[in-house]
Amino acid sequence: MPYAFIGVGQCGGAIIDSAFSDRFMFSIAVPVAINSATLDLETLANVPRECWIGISRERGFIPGSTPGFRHLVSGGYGKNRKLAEEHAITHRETLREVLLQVLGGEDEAVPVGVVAFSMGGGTGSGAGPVVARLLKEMNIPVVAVAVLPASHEGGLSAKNAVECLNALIDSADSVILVDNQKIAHSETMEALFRKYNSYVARGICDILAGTAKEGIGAEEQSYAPVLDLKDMISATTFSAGRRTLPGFAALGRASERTRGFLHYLFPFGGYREVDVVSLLYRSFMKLTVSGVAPEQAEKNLALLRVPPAYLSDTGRINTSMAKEVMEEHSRIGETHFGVAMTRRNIASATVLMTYRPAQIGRFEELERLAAQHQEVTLKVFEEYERRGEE
Ligand SMILES: Nc1nc2c(ncn2[C@@H]2O[C@H](COP(=O)(O)OP(=O)(O)OP(=O)(O)O)[C@@H](O)[C@H]2O)c(=O)[nH]1
Ligand SMILES: [Mg+2]
Repeated sequence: MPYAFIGVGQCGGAIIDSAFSDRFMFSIAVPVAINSATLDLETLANVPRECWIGISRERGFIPGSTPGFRHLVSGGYGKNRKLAEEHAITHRETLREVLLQVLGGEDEAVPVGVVAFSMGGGTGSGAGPVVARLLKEMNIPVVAVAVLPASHEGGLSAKNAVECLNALIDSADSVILVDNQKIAHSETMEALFRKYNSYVARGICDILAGTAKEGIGAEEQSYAPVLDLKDMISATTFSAGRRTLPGFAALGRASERTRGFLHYLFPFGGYREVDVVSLLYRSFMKLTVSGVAPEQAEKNLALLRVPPAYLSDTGRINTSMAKEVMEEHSRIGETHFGVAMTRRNIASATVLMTYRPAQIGRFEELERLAAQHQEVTLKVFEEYERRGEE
């Protein structure tokens, strides 16, 4: 069965919508958009109605095909995280049913669920972790793509984020962080959402395509290492005794064209030589979390995607150098490195750099802002210290 790529709330929906603008995604994943506001769902260009799930106050989770959907699913939660969480928990059973319906039945196991949502609002921040936990209970590994609010968004957003992070510790296997502080320099941050979403979506699509059997083109690969789902999970998870805790990963991606106009200048078949090391360094410069150092990552993952010609012997790319660079950027020398094929004339490097909560300065900042709004503390710090000692 294909992967499930679920967006909860406005931001989560926008991220999956961007991911499925690449039609190839439909061959490896099913999109699911969950929202409490039909108006938000109607803005989606690539996620069809049969993949919508509405949150109705009276009826709980309902499929997009439900008569009167528009009236049943309206209003949103207006940043009221607690209420969204409460409703999602109350209607968990309908969520399970409707989700299975959209994903195509109970028989086949979903290999991984990616759940995207913002942490600063109501719907995604409240219901996102509930969706993640439900998948986990169905024995589906869960990667959360969680969007941190920028500091200027204020105390309520920060408080929602802190509470959402607390809820995520037990609900997700890994967390990929997307920090809006990275685009906060702009006066109208909202104007950059589209571009930022597309950057994040491309990176996630690359990793999903690179770990999906259908996406790799493994038969054509002779020498290159291959990443699988287990690599993705172990690169972004910490073990503490018998338990595992989600790691917090920053995503980075850089790409370049592989064919120039001046074909004769290039080494083989019109393809340029790809400088993998510089691609990796460029991806480090564009990590999705503000204030983290790439060389301080606990562990990491890197995936290169190149056209098939580079996977042949003549087109060989230097994977051992790339692997070395990645090892230098892990404090414990753990890197998961792989190469996958793309049909586009583009070479890309996508990295996930995984951190512990104490290494992420933005968490402290959000905790401080949240405390100004209301007494609330971030449990992840204690949790990791305590469990680390077990
Ligand atoms: N990166 C990014 N951030 C977004 C986007 N849309 C909203 N946000 C951020 O997400 C937070 C608001 O959450 P939304 O996703 O709009 O809220 P929601 O989940 O629909 O919940 P409601 O409060 O019920 O509407 C704020 O921190 C915004 O800065 C987006 O498309 N991209
Ligand atoms: Mg909304």
